[in-house]
Amino acid sequence: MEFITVDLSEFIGTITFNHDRKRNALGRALINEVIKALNDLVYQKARVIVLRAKAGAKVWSAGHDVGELSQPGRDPLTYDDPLEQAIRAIQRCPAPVIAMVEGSVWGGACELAFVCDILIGTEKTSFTITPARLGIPYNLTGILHVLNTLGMPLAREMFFTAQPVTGERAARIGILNHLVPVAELEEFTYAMARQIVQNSPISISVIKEQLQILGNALPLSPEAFERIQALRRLVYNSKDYREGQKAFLEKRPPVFGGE
Ligand code: LCV
Repeated sequence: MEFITVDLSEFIGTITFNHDRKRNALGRALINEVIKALNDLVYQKARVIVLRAKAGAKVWSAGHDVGELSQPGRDPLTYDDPLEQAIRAIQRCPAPVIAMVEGSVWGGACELAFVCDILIGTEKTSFTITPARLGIPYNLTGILHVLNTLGMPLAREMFFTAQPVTGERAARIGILNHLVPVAELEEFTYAMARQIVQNSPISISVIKEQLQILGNALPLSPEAFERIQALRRLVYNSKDYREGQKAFLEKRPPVFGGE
């Protein structure tokens, strides 16, 4: 594996992001390795999987690889986008996935962490939701995942301001299951993993899927769905969408005109 490392010990799998050069950006190649690792670990009877960055990481993941976003006029976050595939792979994984979050988390990586079953962070953890900073319309399932994790007031704040939420606040409002000192993060996380390993894997996998089904059970009329798709087309056909990516690649603040 070029962009991650994988380990399995005593039924506990570990997937570690290992692409410091791009701050663990979620490009297609890295995502494909994560999905393969999830499948391999389940095949090898892992009963819980820890998803993490390397110890001491300042950035857990910088989010979707901006260089791989679609050209203007095409949906940037389609069903088959690698990031969406990774999110579904975590949700469908029969073993619980613990996000051990050391460092800052950006954009789609926030959603990837939010769909993990348990999140454990430190005072150096932060979450920044960035679509509005890049002129991206985000997508329906992604917004549902954020809404389910944050609730409406905080979801609005994070989407509209694109400002970081600190680990301390994330723990206080329930995004993080636990906030522990950096020095204790690994020990605390693997102690919880060992607790899960002692329980019935079949019971856990069935309860996980039931929670998944109930968590995503929101009725949506075909008309509402069509309206949402039309709204998203407005954004990814906009000049703002072009400007968001251009500014990122030119390493300058974007100047949005709202059209
Ligand atoms: C490609 C990158 C990235 C990156 N892609 O290091 O949620 S949505 O809808 O917005 C979705 C579309 C999404 O997830 O979009 C991506 C949202 N992510 C961000 O906005 C975070 C962008 N990255 C940063 O703000 C900084 O890189 C952080 C704060 C993460 C780390 O800052 P630091 O100073 O430590 P650099 O910025 O120097 O980045 C190191 C290298 O990684 C690349 C970046 O272009 C640079 O490459 P070069 O050395 O070739 O210039 N990189 C970082 N993030 N998301 N490439």
